Amino acid sequence: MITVYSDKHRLHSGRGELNDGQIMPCFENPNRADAILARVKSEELGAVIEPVDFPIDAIQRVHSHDYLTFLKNAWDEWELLHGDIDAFPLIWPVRGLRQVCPEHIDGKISYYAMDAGTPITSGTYQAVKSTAKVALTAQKLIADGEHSAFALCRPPGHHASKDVYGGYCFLNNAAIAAQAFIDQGSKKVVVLDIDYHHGNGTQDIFYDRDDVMFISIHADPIMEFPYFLGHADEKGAGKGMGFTHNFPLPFGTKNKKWFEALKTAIELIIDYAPDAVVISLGVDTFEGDPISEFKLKTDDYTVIGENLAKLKLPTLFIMEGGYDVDEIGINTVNVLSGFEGAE
Ligand code: SP5
Ligand code: ZN
Repeated sequence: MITVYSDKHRLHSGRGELNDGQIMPCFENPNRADAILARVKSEELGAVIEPVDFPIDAIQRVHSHDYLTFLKNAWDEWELLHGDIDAFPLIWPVRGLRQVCPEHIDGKISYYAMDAGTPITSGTYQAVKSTAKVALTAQKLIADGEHSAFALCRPPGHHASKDVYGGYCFLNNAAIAAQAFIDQGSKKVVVLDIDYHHGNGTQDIFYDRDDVMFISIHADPIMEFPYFLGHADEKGAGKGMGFTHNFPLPFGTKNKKWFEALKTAIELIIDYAPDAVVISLGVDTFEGDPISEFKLKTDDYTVIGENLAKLKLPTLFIMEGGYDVDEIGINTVNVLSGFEGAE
């Protein structure tokens, strides 16, 4: 399997995030991608290639012009006022407040942010543009005939919606890739999100559509981030009704219950019969993950890959979360080699 990777992920390296009431070192840091790349190489998964350039159009198919302009300028506007300090929001436009975008950077960042865990730094925009291109390059490999490809994206994307960033995500790499399949003529695409957290951004982007089915297996939002989306009764809207499927699971979930949900997800995909599958691949379901409460083991990841291969569909893996840096490479590459071994 070919891996697409760019060193530019390093340009996004936050100094801290608000967690448990304190500013702590970022869980989402460059060591994650370095560890995955090292394992891709040591396991000889396949060639590692650089992303090619894409015009901004493919990103604009998913994200609004105003939001992209904000991301492009946010650091410069922030640094001018506050100096070389990671940029964070301070207030959110909650119930009872108006959804009107302010002009002051402190207001704008609060308008577009979803949480206080996602710093904007000097290199963030460069890094996220690059990682979207990583996803698009891997998508093109499949469009050009590869059966599968791995987009080693960092930062991740699935919490980002059309015009909101957060949950360590800025551009929704999986949604951008799924939309690219549609724009190139695919009639039906599935995004299957197996990150520990619900992919609220991806769900929101495709919620009223029947050409991109979104399926997510994740920690129940009554107990876990992102808290405000991902319940089982969210099934889509309008012509998208019936094309969103959520499998919220409790803290402590082990392989048996997790694989039951995967089996149902796979049956849904078979019934839908898409032209391609995009996997939002998070390995923060791992028992050793520092911020998560599922209990999957290293060998389970191989079985995930084997199960996904049974679909016999063109499959694009997009990297999302996973914060146990010592094991992230092993678990991620287990999914990919499990997939290849079962082909
Ligand atoms: C892509 C992705 O996986 N994003 C996840 C964002 C989660 N951010 C909130 C983390 C809060 C963790 N709190 C854990 C406390 C453990 N003591
Ligand atoms: Zn996650």
